[in-house]
Amino acid sequence: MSANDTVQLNGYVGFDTITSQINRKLILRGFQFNVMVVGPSGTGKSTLINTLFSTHIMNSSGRDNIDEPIRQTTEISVISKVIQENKVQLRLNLIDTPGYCDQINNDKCWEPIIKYIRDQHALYLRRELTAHREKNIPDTRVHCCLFFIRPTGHNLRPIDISVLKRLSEVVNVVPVIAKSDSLTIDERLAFKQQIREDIAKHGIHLYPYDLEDMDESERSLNAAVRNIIPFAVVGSEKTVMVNGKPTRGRQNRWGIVDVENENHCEFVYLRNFLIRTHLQDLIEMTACVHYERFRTKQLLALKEQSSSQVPSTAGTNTNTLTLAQKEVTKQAQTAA
Ligand SMILES: Nc1nc2c(ncn2[C@@H]2O[C@H](COP(=O)(O)OP(=O)(O)OP(=O)(O)O)[C@@H](O)[C@H]2O)c(=O)[nH]1
Ligand SMILES: [Mg+2]
Repeated sequence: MSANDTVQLNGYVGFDTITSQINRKLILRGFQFNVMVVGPSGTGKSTLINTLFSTHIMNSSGRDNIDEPIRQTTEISVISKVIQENKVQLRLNLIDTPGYCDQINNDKCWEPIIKYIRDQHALYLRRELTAHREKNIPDTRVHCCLFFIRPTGHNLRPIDISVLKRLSEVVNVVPVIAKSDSLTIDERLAFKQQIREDIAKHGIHLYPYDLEDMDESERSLNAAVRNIIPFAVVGSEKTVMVNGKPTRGRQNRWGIVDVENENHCEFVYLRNFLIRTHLQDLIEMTACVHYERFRTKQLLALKEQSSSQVPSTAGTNTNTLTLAQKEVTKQAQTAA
């Protein structure tokens, strides 16, 4: 369409209300956001989720009393909650994973995590392939994976590199330096730089991504985020008093770490990025980058398989669809 096709209106038609019509529909439907946490045991995964959403959602493994047993996350579990802010409803799926390298033999310790992510893609594709496709397919695809790095100050371990590499091929990965209150300012700077170099050296392609149709402002926002990654965070569910005001922080013998203070840690940057600037983009990129890649691969494999089959085995359309759905499950399992 050229500029010549644009005509002047002689009166108000009202199609400019389409944005508020969409808005109303979206608000009615609500939003789904699925976040996974991955990292060694006890690095503060549950605490950070609770700090991010400002409510107690996940049980922490820490102890309040010395005689309490240590609780540890031992299997992948999904916690579903609905939170509401003004009129906007956010349905959260929080996927907790056990410390991925806690065993003596950590060979392929990432497999259950990758399998979980692929299974959600397969589930979605199966529902898309049904003859009577639902208008709103329930979305359990993982939109964001928070990857926790221990605050060691050393290089990333080979196991971290392996896991990061595999994860970034199937999901939007956001690395965070856990418990960064244990690092000095200089150590934190050097560690962040070291991690960025390791990530670049091993060709790990992390979120956020610049796509061709993005404008300059989106690109510069992404560039600013890349300059902060990995986010050096501190989590806490406790309220402490800072200058007479209640705030979330960690009270130590020598002072208070104020979680929301930008001079103390980068929690606020992480929250802004995940929730206030990139929430929609995380959901969109999951669909158009990761799921799309999975879908294309699966459907091409199906096509190849069906073309090598004898025509009489194809059956009716419905049968073909059922077969296709079964095949998607089978192939996703073999890929994992
Ligand atoms: N110093 C410090 N301690 C933290 C921080 N975040 C969490 N903790 C403490 O670390 C302990 C473990 O925290 P969790 O959030 O349960 O750790 P997790 O990674 O979920 O543990 P698993 O589920 O067993 O893998 C608790 O005692 C927390 O209070 C932090 O940023 N700094
Ligand atoms: Mg936990």
